[in-house]
Amino acid sequence: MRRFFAPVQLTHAPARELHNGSFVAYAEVPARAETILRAIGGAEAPEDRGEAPIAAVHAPDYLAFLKEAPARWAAAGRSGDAIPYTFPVVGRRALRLDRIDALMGRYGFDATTPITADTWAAAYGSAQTALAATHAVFGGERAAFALGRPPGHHAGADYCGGYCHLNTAAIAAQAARDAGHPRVAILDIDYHHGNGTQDIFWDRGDVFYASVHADPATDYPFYWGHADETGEGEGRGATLNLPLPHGTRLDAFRVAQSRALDAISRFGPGLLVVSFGADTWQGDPISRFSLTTSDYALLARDIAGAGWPTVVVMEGGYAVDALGANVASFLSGF
Ligand code: Q9C
Ligand code: ZN
Repeated sequence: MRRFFAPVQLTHAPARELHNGSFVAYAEVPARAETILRAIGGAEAPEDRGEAPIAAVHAPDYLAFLKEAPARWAAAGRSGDAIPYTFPVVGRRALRLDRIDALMGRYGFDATTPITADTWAAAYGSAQTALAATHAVFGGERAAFALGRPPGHHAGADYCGGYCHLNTAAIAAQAARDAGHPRVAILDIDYHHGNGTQDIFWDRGDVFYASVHADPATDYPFYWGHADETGEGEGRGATLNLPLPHGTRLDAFRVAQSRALDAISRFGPGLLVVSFGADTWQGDPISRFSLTTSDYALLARDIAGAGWPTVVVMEGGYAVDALGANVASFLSGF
């Protein structure tokens, strides 16, 4: 299975995040990628396919913000990483976006996702891995893996959050659409709901989004991922949310994933993008499901059994010592 990673992705290394009321060490560390690389025996550098496939998903003002925010933050006299701390409450009129402080809250939905001077380059590299894996599948590979780090599924068309800046799964899915696949599906099995991916395709009928995740009644990102969110307009019925409770083990997870795969089968995609997070592992420090390392091979086998050309993009997973084995187990299922 071909796999892709660009060394520049290691440069995004924020110091701290706001977590449950305190500043703590950032969980989405470069060592995550290093341990995965060791476990899977390295990866190819992706070709640079430029910004157009990223701009096919993300708003131009948001991309400009991501590039400029660190310099504007520094120009305001700040020494630490840029972190939003004030947010435009839903529905407010007459937003004034001239201050970096206001921009941070406009383009970020949480205080857990700092932007550093290296973030744009790292996120760009991460997006290129998703494109490389997608093109590998276009070229006839049965499945390919994008070691997307920073991850992507919490990033919307015009916002960042949840350690995510560019939505790698959405960029892969859109690239497949633009290459002529009429229907593309995304299966998101990260512990957290992929709110950004859902938002991007919310009112579209050409990209099906199915997610198995921790119930947003108890877990981040709270505002998205409830079972009654099913899409709107052309996208009505093309979003499927399957929230599960704390403590979920393989049996219940597998049943939910099968429901998602059945719905995707009815949709009939020509290509599948899997947003894979290993934060469903039993020892994950920020999550509360109970999957084991060997469970991931079984889950992947169920996905592979459906037979679609498949692009796997890396999302979360924060138990760094176990992460490599968990990812290797998942990929072995293909
Ligand atoms: N107190 C991914 O797995 N922290 N992002 C939540 C709740 C943010 C996870 C803190 C978790 C984001 C890609
Ligand atoms: Zn996650």
